Amino acid sequence: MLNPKMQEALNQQINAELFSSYLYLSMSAYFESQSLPGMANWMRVQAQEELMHAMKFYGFINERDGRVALAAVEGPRTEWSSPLEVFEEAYKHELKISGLINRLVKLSHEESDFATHSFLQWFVNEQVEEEAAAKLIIDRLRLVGDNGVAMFMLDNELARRTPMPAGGAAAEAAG
Ligand code: OFO
Repeated sequence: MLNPKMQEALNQQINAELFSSYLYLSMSAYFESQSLPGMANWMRVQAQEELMHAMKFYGFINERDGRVALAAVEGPRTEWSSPLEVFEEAYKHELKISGLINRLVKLSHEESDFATHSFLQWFVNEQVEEEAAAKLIIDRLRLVGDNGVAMFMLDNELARRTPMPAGGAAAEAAG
């Protein structure tokens, strides 16, 4: 059984994961508008993974005989000035999400809720990969600079990303 404080915090995390999904879908739409289908694909897959993260919390709350309470999801930004700006924002967003996960881990410890503590370990590891994947693409985009051919090649590489099976380990490599 979840205590009310933990339940409230886990419900807030569902909202954060749904916002992540919404944000990455918005980034995908931006890339579609820029004729960068590979980056659009990468972001669309990321949006699907975030939805899967939200559903993991949803399933866990129910499994612990808690009550899921959904709240409004904030609207995401829709315009950016460059692919680099998009991935920099994605990276910053993942750092923020890592902070939220760490807060949940801390709370589960304070509340002696060891089942939740154990459940959260998957997310702790996932965040390491999420941060690394976004950072790698930022580094590549900095190398690419204004080189159109290199940008075309990077976009082709990111087109290869496919969705992870539900419950799969973590975000795959950049391409
Ligand atoms: Fe759910 O990991 Fe990204 O935000």
